[in-house]
Amino acid sequence: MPVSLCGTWDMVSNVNLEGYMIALGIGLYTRKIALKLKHRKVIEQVGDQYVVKTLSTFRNYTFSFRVNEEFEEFTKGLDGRHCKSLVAWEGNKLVCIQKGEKKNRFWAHWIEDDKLHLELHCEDQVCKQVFKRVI
Ligand code: ECB
Repeated sequence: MPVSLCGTWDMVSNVNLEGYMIALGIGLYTRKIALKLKHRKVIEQVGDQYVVKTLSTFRNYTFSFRVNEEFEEFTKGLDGRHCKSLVAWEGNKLVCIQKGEKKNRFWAHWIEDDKLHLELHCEDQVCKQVFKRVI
């Protein structure tokens, strides 16, 4: 059983969010604001249902899913697209494939050195974020 991702996590590093946002077609003004944010990630699990909240002073993004069950994702407040998303464990990584208009779109979460790691992929861009545990 992979180690639990649940908890409250605060961003400590954020590499190439700019490239990821450009790949998603986010406008210059929004990118400038988004680059300054420190995200908080809150991950909760009830049974096989996960809730992942990305919180910031500018916008929040919350979604919930069951592992291995495809669902409709609407990235409201991010790039505002609809995806058919599927989250599955790949070894110790929780991976979400986001099928839609954008090629090679997916993210992966895992724990390493007591930190929560996140890679966000879109087209040829990768944003790497690391979070430290708060609670
Ligand atoms: C929600 C906080 C960020 C708000 C930024 C606002 C506008 C920028 C628009 C698009 C940028 C795309 C992504 C921002 C980076 C991270 C936000 C959450 C990315 C994500 O999908 O995280 C997954 C994995 O934790 C859960 O949805």
